[in-house]
Formats: sequence, structure tokens, C-alpha cells
Amino acid sequence: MAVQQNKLPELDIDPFSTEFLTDPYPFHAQMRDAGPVVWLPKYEIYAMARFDEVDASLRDWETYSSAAGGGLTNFNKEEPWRKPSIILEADPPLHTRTRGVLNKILNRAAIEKLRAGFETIADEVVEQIVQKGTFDGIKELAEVFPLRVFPDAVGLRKDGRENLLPYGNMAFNAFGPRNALFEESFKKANEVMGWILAQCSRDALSPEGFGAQIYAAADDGDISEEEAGLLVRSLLTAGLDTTVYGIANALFSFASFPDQWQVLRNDPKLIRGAFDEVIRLQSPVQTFFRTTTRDVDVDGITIPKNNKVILFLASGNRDPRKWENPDEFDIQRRAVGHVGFGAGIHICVGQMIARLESEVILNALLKRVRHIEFNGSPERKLNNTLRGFNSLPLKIFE
Ligand code: OVP
Repeated sequence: MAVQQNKLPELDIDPFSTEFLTDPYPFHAQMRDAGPVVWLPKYEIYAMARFDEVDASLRDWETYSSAAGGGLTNFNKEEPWRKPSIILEADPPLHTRTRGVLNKILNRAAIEKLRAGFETIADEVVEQIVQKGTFDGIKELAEVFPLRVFPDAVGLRKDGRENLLPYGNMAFNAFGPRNALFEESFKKANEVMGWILAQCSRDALSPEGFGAQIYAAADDGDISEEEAGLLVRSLLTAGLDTTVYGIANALFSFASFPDQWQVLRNDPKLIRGAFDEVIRLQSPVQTFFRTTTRDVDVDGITIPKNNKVILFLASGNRDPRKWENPDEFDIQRRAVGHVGFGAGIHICVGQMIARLESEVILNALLKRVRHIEFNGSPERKLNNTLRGFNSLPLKIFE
């Protein structure tokens, strides 16, 4: 007897429209309620928005491949906008080898050595805003702190660093369709990509830092010289905008739920869990795609081979089937298990440094600030993949 076939729900939703990106949550609920997998005809893609299916697909790399790209573009059918990443956009065995190299460089013990230096800079950045009392959480904090610590940790030269955030903005827009957001962010693409590419070569990198350590792995024969350059590019693509958005979304969360700042002040050991709760509720990376390697049955629906599946990480992170009061910011909840960093073999390799940055900046704020509130309306920044802000007017009290 054939397995039971269920009807595939079809929804007229554009996850890359202004309306969706401005307020995705009602659309997430609509997709979750329609079924475990839905069809989005606008892009001819399958979509998963419930926690269980998002989590299971992320963990099943053999069925849900990354090698055809982490975005809408199917590399089996269309040209990628750049050479594919050899870690994000790769499956085993290539991924196993490249991931091994970055695991060794970005492991917890290695990252811990950066803490003292990060703390000094966090105290400086926080001192500046405490002096002012009112400030823009994006331009004066969320963009400032990662830009002061991360490029030095990689070993980049000082000039040209203004290209880093535009490059990330391009790369994360490029996971979506060639819409107006994509076009706008690619206006200075030649300049930006030229600078980024140049910084990926061995001789552009300082002898200390993650970049030099990646090239040391090439000297050890673990990767080729060209692969080393591509892994440096991955750090420059994935390492900055993500942490800027993470810190921004932490500030937004505490300004939105000021009682939670009091909870954290009373028990700073909650910082790590608080950051997970930020990533759960205000996931900087909202979506990633996979591509099916075979006909796969999902709850009585067949997704045929070589089809794109969009995984709504941010929707899984607010699925009421998984989370109690999913839309509440509660830093004491057990947020571990959220899919904001992904899950399975591709789970965020940089999360130790993301966690260090967030911990250090929140700690510096906790020491000086007893209350955070909005000082005007936040202005959203739309991106095909990332959720965050252009501006976040804040007021803090010593
Ligand atoms: C969030 C990520 C994002 C964008 C690019 C890359 C990785 C890369 O490897 O280039 S992970």
C-alpha cells in the first residue's frame, strides 16, 4: 500500500517583501498553522516554519543539502553571485574538512584568550554612551563594538574596514531574490568585493589573528592556499553583521522588556542564557535554505529531489508547539535548543566569539546602567535574511 498522501498547502506569501520583512510574525503563524510544509508559488519553493521540521531538516544534511547554496539560488541550476562558501555552502566530506579547521581556531578556549582585550574596549564604548545619556544603539554601540574587536581578532589592516558591513549586507541580501533590497546593497559591489577579496590573501593578514591561523592550516596541509582564502572570506562574511544585529537586538529586547534588565542586574550569571533568549526571540538570521537530495516524505507530502526548502529559523524559535509564551522575552527560560544559530553539522561555528562579544558588552553595560528605555522610535533596517535596525534611540540611567 502506498503511504498516505496529504495535500500540500499553498500560500500567497512573499517572505522577501517589505510587508513581510517589516513584521514577519503574523506570516510565520499563518505558515505554521497551514502545515508542517507549505508551498510558496511566488518563488516555487517549499517552506518549513514549525520548530520540529526546521530543527529536523537542519540536522538531516544528507537529505537537506547545503552544497546548492544557503539561499534561494539553486547552484545546480543557476550561477552563484560569488564562488560558493566552502563551509556554509558545502556538504561532507568537504564541509567536514573545512569545519575542522575553523573549529580548532574558534573553539571556546581559544576565544577565551580574547576576553580581557574585549573587556577594555567594551568599557571604553560604554563610558562614551554613559556620558551622553541618550544615544543611538546602532551607530554608537551595536556597530561600534564588533568593529573595534572583530577585525583586529582576524588580523585585518586598519584602512578599508568601512567595507565590512556593506559586504555582509550584500551577502545576506543575496540569500534572497534579486529584489530592490538586493539591488540597492549591490550598488557599490565592485569596490566592496574588491577590497574584501584583497584582505583574504595571506600577505594582507597580520601574523597573529584568525586569518594567519587559517593560513597555518594550509601550511599543515589541511586545506589548500585557495581554500584558506575562502575561509578567511567566510569570517569576513559571517562574522560582523551577525554580531552587530545580535547586540542591537539585545538592546531592543531590554528596552522593550525593562524588567528583564532588572532580573539580569540582580543575577549577572544569567547573561549567557539572556543572549540565547535574544537570539531565540529576535533571531538576527531569520532564514536559511537547503536543497533536497532525494524525494523526501514530510508528513505525507513528497518534496521532490533538487527542490529548494526555506527554513524559517525565526518562526521555529516562536512556535507555540515548542515554546511557552513564545513572544515573551524571558531571560530565565530555557532557550537552549533554539535554532537561531542553526542546528546539526552547520551550527554556527562562530558562536563562541558571538557569545563572548555579547557577554562582554552586556557586562560592561550592567556595571554602569541601572535602566534602559527607548528615546524615540526604532527604525528598522530591512534585509532579505537579517532582522535588525538602522537606528535605535535609547536613554540610559546610571
Ligand atoms: C551565518 C554564513 C553567512 C554568510 C556567509 C557565510 C557563512 C560564508 O561562509 O561565507 S553563516
